[in-house]
Amino acid sequence: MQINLIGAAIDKCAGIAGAADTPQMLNLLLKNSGLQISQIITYSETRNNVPFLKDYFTDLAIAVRDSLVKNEFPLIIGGDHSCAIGTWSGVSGFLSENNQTLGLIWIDAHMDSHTPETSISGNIHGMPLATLFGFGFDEFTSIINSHPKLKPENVVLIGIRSYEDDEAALLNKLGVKIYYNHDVAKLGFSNIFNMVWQDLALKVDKIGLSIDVDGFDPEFTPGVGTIVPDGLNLTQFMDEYTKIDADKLLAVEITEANPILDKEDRTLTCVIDIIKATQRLVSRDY
Ligand SMILES: [Mn+2]
Repeated sequence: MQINLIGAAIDKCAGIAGAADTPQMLNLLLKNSGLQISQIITYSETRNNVPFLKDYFTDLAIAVRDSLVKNEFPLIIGGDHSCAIGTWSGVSGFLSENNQTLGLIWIDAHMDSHTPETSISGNIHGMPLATLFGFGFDEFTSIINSHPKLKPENVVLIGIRSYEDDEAALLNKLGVKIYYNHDVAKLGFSNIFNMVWQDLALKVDKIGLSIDVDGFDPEFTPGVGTIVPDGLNLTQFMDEYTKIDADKLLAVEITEANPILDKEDRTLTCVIDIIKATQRLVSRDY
């Protein structure tokens, strides 16, 4: 299968600028590698502007869905994590049109499960998961179709270590499985990831992966807007990721890398490693 790199150049839903530069920076670093982000969708309006963002996320969702319709594997490169609203609306829309179900693994330090009512900052990159469950701005929950894009029982968060009570309350009420960093320390990343993958593989038709690079330890990904210590070990993640069943994997997004805050391109190098591993996984099933 052909991989299709789609850039989501947006950082106006984050508290800090820079993440929007990642797609273009990666294209420079990927020069001569045979990999390029073919389509970069850029948000150039004001911060957290719901009407303009509705159009932006819709454009992204359509690009992702078109990619799946063409039987290409969409790999979305953020941008701040608000792009997940577009990415998974497109993926979920495609699957529901084909009567298939979506499971999602959400790698993150944060829960991204605020609603406009509970968010203090108002930054939409703190709301994408709640939005995909159908909570928050109607403009966003109605993209592609009016249904919730994710089912709580088919979503698992891994690496969580910074969140507000309102977010945990929403996810707990929905019954979403959360693996906190203390769970990872106790059970081991490998055990958790394999358990989660096998469980989802039995329950759903296709699995997606939403990676916020702040889920990893700052030792690996120092270039993020919201650094939280005690993160996931990138090497352990790559060990498991490179072994997964690519037939089940439908789409991946990598978000929140910030070139301005990066140190010696370490974070961008991590993004490139995940891109290359994804290409190897996806091209294996010819
Ligand atoms: Mn996030």
